Amino acid sequence: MRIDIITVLPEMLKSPFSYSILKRAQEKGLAEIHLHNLRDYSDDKHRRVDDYSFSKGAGMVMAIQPIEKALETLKGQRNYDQIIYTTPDGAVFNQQTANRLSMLENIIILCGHYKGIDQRIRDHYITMEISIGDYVLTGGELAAAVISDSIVRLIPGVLSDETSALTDSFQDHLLSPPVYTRPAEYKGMKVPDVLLSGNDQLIDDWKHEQAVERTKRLRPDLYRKYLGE
Ligand code: 6GU
Repeated sequence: MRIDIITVLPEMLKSPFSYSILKRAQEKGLAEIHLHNLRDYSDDKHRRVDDYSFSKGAGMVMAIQPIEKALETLKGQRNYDQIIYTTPDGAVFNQQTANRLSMLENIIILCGHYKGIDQRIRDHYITMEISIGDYVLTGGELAAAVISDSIVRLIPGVLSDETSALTDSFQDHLLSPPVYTRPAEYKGMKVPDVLLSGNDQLIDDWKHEQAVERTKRLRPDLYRKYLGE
């Protein structure tokens, strides 16, 4: 899978993709992440990418020209399955959307900034608008990093069996059960007996019970989905 990210702050996005699982996914050739500096596509002699809004007092708006040029350049090189715009007024991102996006070949993520992008880009180019939650960030870069991270780890071969995405929280609308490691007792704090029993069936039943109890208590909204309501 290939992800092209268009941003005014490419430096800000280098580090999230340079470590651990995301780094290895790229080294193994399972994911390609390309960062594009929007300013490189500006025809302005000062490389400007924003301009005043026609709605007075509304703050700066990302102009149509550099974005159109960046998108047309990329679209001329390959076909894209989705052109995503990160914006607080987009659809709220979740695991189901991550699953769907992880099956695509090529996507573009355009990072929003200032008071947003010229609406004509949204009308004519953007195929999906995503928010990562009901709070406001200074720009779409962190959202693009979150979205890319959650997608790349789902690509087959990126995670090992032990870290398999199939057992993630949210895949079955349940939170994960608690986990423990050695020692079995530390300063009087004990690991639940069942986990030391060696009985796989009992352990699986306990994990499921714990997942259900945690979800019911901490996320009643998810619990209703789990029940199929
Ligand atoms: Cl995608 N962008 C910004 N600027 N703020 C956000 C967001 C995106 N998602 C949640 N808050």
